[in-house]
Amino acid sequence: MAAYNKKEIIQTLEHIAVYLEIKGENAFRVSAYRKAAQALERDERTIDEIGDPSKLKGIGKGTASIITELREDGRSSFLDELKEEIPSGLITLLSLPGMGGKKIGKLYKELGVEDAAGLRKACEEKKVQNLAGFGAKTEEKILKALDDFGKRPDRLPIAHVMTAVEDITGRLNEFTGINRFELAGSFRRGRETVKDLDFIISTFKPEEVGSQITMMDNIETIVSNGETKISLELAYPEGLIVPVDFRMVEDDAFATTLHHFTGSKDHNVLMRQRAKEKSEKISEYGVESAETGEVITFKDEPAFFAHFNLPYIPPEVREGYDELETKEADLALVETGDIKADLHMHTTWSDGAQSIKEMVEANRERGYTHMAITDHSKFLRVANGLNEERLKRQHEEIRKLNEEYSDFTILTGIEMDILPDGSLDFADDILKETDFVIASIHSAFKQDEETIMKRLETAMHNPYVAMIAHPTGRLIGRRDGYQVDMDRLIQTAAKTDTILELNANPNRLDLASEYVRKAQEQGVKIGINTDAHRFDMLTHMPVGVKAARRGWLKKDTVVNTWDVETLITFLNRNR
Ligand code: DGT
Ligand code: CA
Ligand code: CA
Ligand code: ZN
Repeated sequence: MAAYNKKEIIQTLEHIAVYLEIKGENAFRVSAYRKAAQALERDERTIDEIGDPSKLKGIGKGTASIITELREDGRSSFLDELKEEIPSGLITLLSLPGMGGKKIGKLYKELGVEDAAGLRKACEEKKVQNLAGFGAKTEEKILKALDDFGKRPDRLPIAHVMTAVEDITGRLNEFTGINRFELAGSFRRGRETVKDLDFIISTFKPEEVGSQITMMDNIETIVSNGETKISLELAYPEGLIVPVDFRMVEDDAFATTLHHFTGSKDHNVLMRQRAKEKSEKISEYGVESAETGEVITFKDEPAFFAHFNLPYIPPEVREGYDELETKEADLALVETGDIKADLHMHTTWSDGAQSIKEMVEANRERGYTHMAITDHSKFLRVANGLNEERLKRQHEEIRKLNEEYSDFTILTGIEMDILPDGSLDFADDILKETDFVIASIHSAFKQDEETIMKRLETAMHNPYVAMIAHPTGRLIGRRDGYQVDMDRLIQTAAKTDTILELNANPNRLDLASEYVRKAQEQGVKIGINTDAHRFDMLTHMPVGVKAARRGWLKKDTVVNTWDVETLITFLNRNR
């Protein structure tokens, strides 16, 4: 196991606290781990810079040795022991909404509940409502949650299948007998959720390839196993099951098969109509002339589209609307290679895992020319948000660091909370000194639409606010976010020249593609940012770009493609 970063260590300490609660340990011991986690969170340094954790206030010798073990080995023998002692069925109960360590501990100790089935039985026998801190309503809620528990969702958010995609792609690259392969279907089109993954494989040895596929070590079910098509369910950590289709074709048919199974169905319908006008028929295997019966094949998709006098139509816009009628220039969509900067990310100064310097180096390595450091502001105490004094100190550090690079610019920034009462977390005199001011909502999600809109509008009308981050607060497959009047948001952004974010985190993709498309139509600029809290989240940029392409975004609409001078001119528009 690799060493843990600060964020992972903090999370593990919190896990230990929860496990101890389940075990029924006394409150002091439990809170020692929570306090240690908070002490680390509050400290601005990375875990290596901190050195000996027992020197920090709030961290005792025992906890310090656990931290050191996590830092060096990426595991804790103490946590491993706890896991042995606690029935594993109890751990799964933690994912039930409203269930924490204390409640589960009580169910375990007082009712002998050890898993979901036991909990259901206890609820049905009306034993749960008599426990202190529970009650009849809670019991009802638990029963409802248990009904949804373990049910497989119809569609998987892409954030959940990305590991599977990487895993399968890696394996196919190692397999023998494959000429080329590509992932088709809804994933290739950049949809937010997928029913299954569709791999198209060019091979002259389908048997050889097929036997390697059915030998994979994480197969849950072989749904079907034909000569040219294999359907599997693959198992991934945390009980995730991903359905996958593999289709094997000869290389001649690869382009048309890839096109067919990329879809969408509606796009395929449009293409077939187009073919009919030429007295031709499209199939997976090629294009057939109705008159001669001759079948032509293509070396790749661009050649296939060219046959119908069409420019290359990117998969992201193949939804069967107007993509065949669109001018070639409007199909020139933003690409990952156009991105010059990531403008929203966090460091150890708030709730990130890496130091400023580490983030800067990582961004430089990605080939960007500039970036912004945007930690949380003071309202967000759980994330150790920066107050005015710390923000100023951070800016000084960034300015100093900036002097070390002649070919790279670090913008100072802040992700400033818009408070529940609609006010902003910082006054203008602070914002004025900050290059890239992001405003976002992280609280009071249940407010009515008018109140939410007033909050967003206050921020957009502030002359120093450059961008609204993740404008709806949704988490794909988990929560809808707060009430936003999208037309009003886009109109105000246009009027105030405020950037709207397309947050590239695969759990967010916020704004969604349909709305960035509308925003672009109204002249609103879009920022695609990873909102990285760790190194690996910086790699989400292409996910955001794909979502942007689904929203037909062109390069110039996306502020991350601008050079730093153009961006700075824009940021100074009201100053
Ligand atoms: P999903 O539901 O997220 O898996 O979405 P897709 O688009 O990946 O759908 P899937 O896996 O059922 O099929 C992949 C593609 O194959 C689909 O986009 C278009 C094509 N396809 C599948 N079934 C049909 C069909 O009955 N008619 C046509 N025209 N195309 C089909
Ligand atoms: Ca699919
Ligand atoms: Ca499929
Ligand atoms: Zn953020």
